[in-house]
Amino acid sequence: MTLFPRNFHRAVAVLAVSITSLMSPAQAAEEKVLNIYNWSDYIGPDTVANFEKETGIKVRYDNFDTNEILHAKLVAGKTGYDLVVPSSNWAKIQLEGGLLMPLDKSKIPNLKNLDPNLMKQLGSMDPGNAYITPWLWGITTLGINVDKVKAAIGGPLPENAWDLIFKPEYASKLKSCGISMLDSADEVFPAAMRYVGKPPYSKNSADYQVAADMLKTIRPYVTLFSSSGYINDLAGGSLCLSLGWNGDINIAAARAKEAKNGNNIVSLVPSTGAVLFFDTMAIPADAAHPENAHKFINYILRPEVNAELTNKVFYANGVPSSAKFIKAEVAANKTVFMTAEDLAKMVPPEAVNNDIRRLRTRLFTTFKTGR
Ligand code: N2P
Repeated sequence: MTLFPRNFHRAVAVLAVSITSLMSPAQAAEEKVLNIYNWSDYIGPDTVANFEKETGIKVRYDNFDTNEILHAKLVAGKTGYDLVVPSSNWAKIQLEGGLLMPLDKSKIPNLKNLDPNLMKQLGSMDPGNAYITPWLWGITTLGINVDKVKAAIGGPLPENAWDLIFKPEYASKLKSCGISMLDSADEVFPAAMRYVGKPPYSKNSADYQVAADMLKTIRPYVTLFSSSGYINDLAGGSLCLSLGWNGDINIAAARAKEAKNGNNIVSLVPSTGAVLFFDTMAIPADAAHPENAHKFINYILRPEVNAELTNKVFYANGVPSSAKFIKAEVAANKTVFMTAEDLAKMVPPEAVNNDIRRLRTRLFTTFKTGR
């Protein structure tokens, strides 16, 4: 008679394997590294350094400047990143495609700091707020060098600010002082679609052709496609009109002021409205350091840390209690913190399916190449 059943050793082995597979990443000690992929010009000067100091986690920080670039990486997989910052409408496609990891909310106690209205908006892309939490938000709008634009058009600004870029009569006059556009179909098309009276994220392919036809008429006057470098060009005076993001344009205004170069840069809040974006923190499904990513998310959601972002890059955030740490001149800036009346004119983003995305990209490439 043997003391152990015949298959005892196998049973032990199976048990050991199943215990290992039950272990959460929290139990397995995680290497003290965090790989972040965020938009350029989108963080405070000490945000990363303070996190590293506090946690001993070494952060590797890379930048992108369009949702298309981030999305392509996530779709290809094995990005090596632990934390990424997609806009909410892109995160929807990503989480539905299994590219993101659900959050362990027990590890993010600072979720309590988030604005319930913003979370409701994000919930339209991420039911139950399971995958994404806010980074910052704003609008895709126009930035101008006030004096150069007024001089070039020889009169007052048009009633509809979008005429400056989408109406040949204005754009042709502004070419000489430099016009830039974001290098992204997902930013230019919604604005162009609204201008031609179509839904910004229409599901009807014919609508996109109408916007493309309009864009063709102003193509000769666009001197640069840029989603990050335009900040310094606006600040330095080599551009007088940019289709860009409100915070970036405010960064340009601040840099011009600091340089005392006389360029008066203003982010417009068009009376005819603009499209909103909500950028969010998310963890790729195959992230190697999800534990550290959760720690970083929780850190960012502290009011004083969140305020440091807004103070530096001039975008609104999702943590109302950060208000007391926001600098007075930023808090007073109505192009960052829009009035309720202005905000009501702004249009929330929507996700578009693969077919429409492909069509938009094709039309955008045609537009850029000027064919
Ligand atoms: C950062 C711009 C990010 C805003 N430079 C667009 N989602």
